[in-house]
Amino acid sequence: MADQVESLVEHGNIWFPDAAGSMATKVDFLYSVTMWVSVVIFVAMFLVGLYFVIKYKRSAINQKAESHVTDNVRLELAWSFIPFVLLMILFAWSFRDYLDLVIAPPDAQEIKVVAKKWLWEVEYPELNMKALNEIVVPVSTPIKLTMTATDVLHSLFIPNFRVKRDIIPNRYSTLWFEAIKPGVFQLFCTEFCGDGHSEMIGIVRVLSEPDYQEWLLAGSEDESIPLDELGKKLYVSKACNTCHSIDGTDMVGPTWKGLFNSDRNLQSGEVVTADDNYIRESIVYPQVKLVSGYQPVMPAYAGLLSDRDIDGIIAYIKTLK
Ligand code: HEC
Ligand SMILES: [Cu+2]
Repeated sequence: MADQVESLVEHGNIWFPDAAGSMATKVDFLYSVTMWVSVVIFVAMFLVGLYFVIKYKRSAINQKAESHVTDNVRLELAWSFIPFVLLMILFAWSFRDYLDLVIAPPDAQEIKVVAKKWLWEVEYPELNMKALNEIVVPVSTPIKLTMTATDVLHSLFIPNFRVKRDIIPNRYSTLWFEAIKPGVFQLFCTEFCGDGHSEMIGIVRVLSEPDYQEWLLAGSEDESIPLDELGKKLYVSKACNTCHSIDGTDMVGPTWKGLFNSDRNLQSGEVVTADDNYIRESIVYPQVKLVSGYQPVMPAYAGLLSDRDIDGIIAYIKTLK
């Protein structure tokens, strides 16, 4: 379960990443056939053109054409019919794959995804569980994501599975995949959605059946690490880092440096001290006390963080002097 995610940003190349989903091999095969057929036609046409250019080069400046061809029915039929057949084969083939891509198998396990600036909220209706930026699934099981957004357009892309779908506020879009091997794969937002767009990255953790059963029993909580380290981990894994810096830089939200026990000027004109309760409330119901000078864009984390998670974050903020 410890395997780390291989960053496609750092270790990517121009080829598709490792095929890890059931659609990926189909997409890659169709893509390669389309590309190589095009390459063959391109090279052949280029060589024929080059040959004619050389062979029929006008040798004298006033050389006259020997013949003037206006049409050739057989040739024209050939260059219409052969591409037509090629295109129809590609059309039928990609239409079949497209249907596979958009129609989820009826027995797929459903997971809900809510995209918001700038994180992924993941809900497992059958397990009554919520998580952030991480989708955990068993291998060789069809999974159907039912997705929506609360603010602007987003788009979910899992390169290793070759699946991608836009996510639109006020409606559901769905996407399904079936992982063919265990591993940790990156998930991106591919619709520009504002400042934190490039940080809107999550992971899909594919577990073998025994590991998945273990995960179901254990839940995702890790009780063993100290609170402030837990908070440091959550700062990244719960996407706080997309809006809050820890080094004093002003981002979409106020920095956490020196936050604890400082005086906060609120939009209501009040001044409050950032004690444990204030921080807790700012995380769970951020809109209740808005810091002056900032937009009310922080998502409410009520139900998304356990009590221990919140204690961890507060402990971590206390270390940022
Ligand atoms: C989309 C951007 C965004 C994300 C993600 C975000 N915040 Fe915020 N946060 C803000 C903004 C903007 C404010 C200031 C306005 C307000 O008070 O809601 C704020 C305020 C706060 C405050 C009060 C800070 C102060 O200076 O008084 C705390 C504490 C806080 N956030 C914690 C968190 C934690 C913990 C997370 C992650 C679990 C998080 N935030 C994720 C945008 C964000
Ligand atoms: Cu986005």
